[in-house]
Amino acid sequence: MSLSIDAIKVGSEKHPKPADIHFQYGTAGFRTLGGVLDSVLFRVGILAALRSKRLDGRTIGVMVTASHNPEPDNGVKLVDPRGEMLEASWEVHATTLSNAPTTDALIEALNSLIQTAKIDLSKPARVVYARDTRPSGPALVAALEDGFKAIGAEARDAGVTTTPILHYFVRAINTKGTQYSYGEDSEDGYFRKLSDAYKKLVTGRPPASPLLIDCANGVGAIAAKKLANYLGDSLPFTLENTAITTEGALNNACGADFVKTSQKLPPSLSNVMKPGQRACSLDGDADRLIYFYLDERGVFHMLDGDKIAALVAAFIVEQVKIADLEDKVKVGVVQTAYANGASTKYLQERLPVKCVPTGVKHLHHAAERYDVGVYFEANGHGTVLFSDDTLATLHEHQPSTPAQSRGLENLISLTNVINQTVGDALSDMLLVEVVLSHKSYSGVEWDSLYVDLPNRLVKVVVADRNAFKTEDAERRLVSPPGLQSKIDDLVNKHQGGRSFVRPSGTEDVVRVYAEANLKAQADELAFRVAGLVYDEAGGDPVSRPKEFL
Ligand code: G16
Repeated sequence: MSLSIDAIKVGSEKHPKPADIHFQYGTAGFRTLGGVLDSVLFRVGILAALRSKRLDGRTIGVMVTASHNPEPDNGVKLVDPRGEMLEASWEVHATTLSNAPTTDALIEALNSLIQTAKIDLSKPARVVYARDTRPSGPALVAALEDGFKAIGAEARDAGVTTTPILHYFVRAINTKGTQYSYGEDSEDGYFRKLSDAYKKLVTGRPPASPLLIDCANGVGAIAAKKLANYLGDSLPFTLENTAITTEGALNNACGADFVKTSQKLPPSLSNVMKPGQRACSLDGDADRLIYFYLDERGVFHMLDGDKIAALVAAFIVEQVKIADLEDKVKVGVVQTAYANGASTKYLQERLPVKCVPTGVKHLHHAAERYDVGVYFEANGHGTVLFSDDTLATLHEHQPSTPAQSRGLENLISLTNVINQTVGDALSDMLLVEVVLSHKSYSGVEWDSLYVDLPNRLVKVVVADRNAFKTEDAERRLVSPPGLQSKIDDLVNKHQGGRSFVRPSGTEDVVRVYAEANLKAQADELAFRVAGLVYDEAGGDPVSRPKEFL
């Protein structure tokens, strides 16, 4: 069986590649201005179908989103059968296909992929796809559907939903009717799974005080509203920043990325939040979560992905101990270089901790090596993975006391409240609420697990971010040559200093992170390193940002 060349030709002519753009499958798929992605979506449709054929017709997910990016951006990423990110070797195929300059070149690239990846075209192709609320979404989905049609894929439209729900669907579809069944492959199945587990975990606990959820004016607003119906009064919450149809509102001065980067309360919440109240922000596609609270004096305190990891890991370790499973179930944590030094120290004193490059795919794979792998990026993207062996252990274990039995039941419910396919803001929110409830913690007690080192994150716009290459889990630069030793010199001049530079995989910028013992020192270090990066990358002196030192 061969490709239906005519159908692909017709589709490809309808979705021509812009001549002057080089596309790249980055940290989380393709991501750039929504208006230039038409050809990419058509080709991703074909690629997803080929990936499915390669995997014997197992369902592949396609999510159209640019997550935390501003509204004019959009993107697309593929989801592998267990709900995890696309296998790295296929990211290269995605980049190659997206850059084929003409229809003929595209067909040649497809044939070459079919041969090298040994794809049997007679196998079925099954995909499930969804989009977030971005205005550019419908047109991009139409291009994607043209790709599915051109190759004859069986495609299921999951509509407008969150990225983690799409990941859940993929795993649920592929495990349906097997011993590994992940749940019903519907939104109802997802919400029921999470909310039933949450309710079990908080049974008998005092009622939670109301939570405020900043929905980033994105698709999380729709999902959170649905979740409320399933939770009833087991978790009272109010939704803010739910303007999903207001132009330009998405992720604008709100949402998880805004809170984490600016370390501030979204201005839209300043009149809504009260001292002592806890709140959380989702990002544009609800795969990231950042908590925060106002103390009694009304001062803002952020509880980021590192704080979530510390809270959750300690709770799981405690439940494992209560269930008398310490010998059989080992918990480990995975972080990236962005993890606050204080969080790494806190965790390393208690558990094995690994540092990997940015990107959920790296964290996810590292976490799979533990019995229970807790992974969170500082930006609030993360989850907890329970290995198949651990799941079997939990289901086979015979507790010998009522306390052990409760610990075991809690662990089993945790495996259900957690979306183990990918970081999921709503599932993570329920997880955090469970732990806060069990520990009787307010934001203050949670925050005091450790004190964050002051830190600063800065973006630098450069001509070519690909000139920046890193090693040692992105903690050191190998290119441009000589820049790392200049950074080292600066770091040594700041007490408790640490800084690293890496190219973003989702935005056309280089990111600079710095921390130090004092806030002023962390800011200074970040802006000095940003200045170095800007000058080194040949930035125009006239447009050099004035805060760079
Ligand atoms: C994506 C990835 C995250 C990553 C973030 C920023 O998040 O899934 O793992 O931390 O991009 O990546 P970078 O620093 O390379 O731009 P999201 O929420 O935007 O999908």
